[in-house]
Amino acid sequence: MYSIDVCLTPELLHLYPVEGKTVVVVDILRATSVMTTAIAHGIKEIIPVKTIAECKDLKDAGYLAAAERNGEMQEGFDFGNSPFSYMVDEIRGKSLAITTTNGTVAIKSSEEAAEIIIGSFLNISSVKNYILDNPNDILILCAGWKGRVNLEDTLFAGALIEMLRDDFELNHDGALIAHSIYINAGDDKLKFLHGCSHFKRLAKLNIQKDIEFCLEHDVYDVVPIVKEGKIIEVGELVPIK
Ligand code: 3SL
Repeated sequence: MYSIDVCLTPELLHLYPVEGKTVVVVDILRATSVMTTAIAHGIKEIIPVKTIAECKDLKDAGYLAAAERNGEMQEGFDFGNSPFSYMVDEIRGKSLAITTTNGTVAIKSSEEAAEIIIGSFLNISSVKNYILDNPNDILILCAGWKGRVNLEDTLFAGALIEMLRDDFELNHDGALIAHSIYINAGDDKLKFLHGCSHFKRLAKLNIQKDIEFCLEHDVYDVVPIVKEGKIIEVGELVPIK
């Protein structure tokens, strides 16, 4: 039986060998929710980079470019980190470079994995189906916040484990912790996450609607996967309006 485990923050990734595994990277608020949304709305490819300087270089080379630090869009870029910015037909077929505080760091840290897929509540059932169709040992990597654990990514990990636990072995404590959190959270994710650190950070930026959207389930039927450093789409796009 294949196994499923959870790395609660990229700071712990050195303890989890990723070679040969499928890594599901998750940054619910908001990087992987944004990537899922952009891919579903027809962006051709997303190039995640760690630094603002790398992102700027790609912008200068003609890419659309998104840069976020501490929740805020950085000056001189086309996008920040709101999923709503990507619900436009103008992005179809374009290439996007992106750097975010934690999400892109988590993706870049997983590069030794056999496969990297982008998870969010927005595409959780598609991720589950993809994993069942392409079985492998799974590591869910929570992006966290600047090396610390966060509740929203751990909650997602628990929700995905709940969907997969009949088919995978989950005998490591990271997976058990995430699953317990999910089971204890109840149905109202917004209420459960209300006191968490990133809620408070984002609330100061007045982006409640981003938070609510990122907690919706199965809005999109896409599975963004990383191929040769680029995130591309597997699945169905939102039709052109
Ligand atoms: O840390 C990240 O990668 C971002 O998703 C953080 S924020 O939601 O844009 O604040």
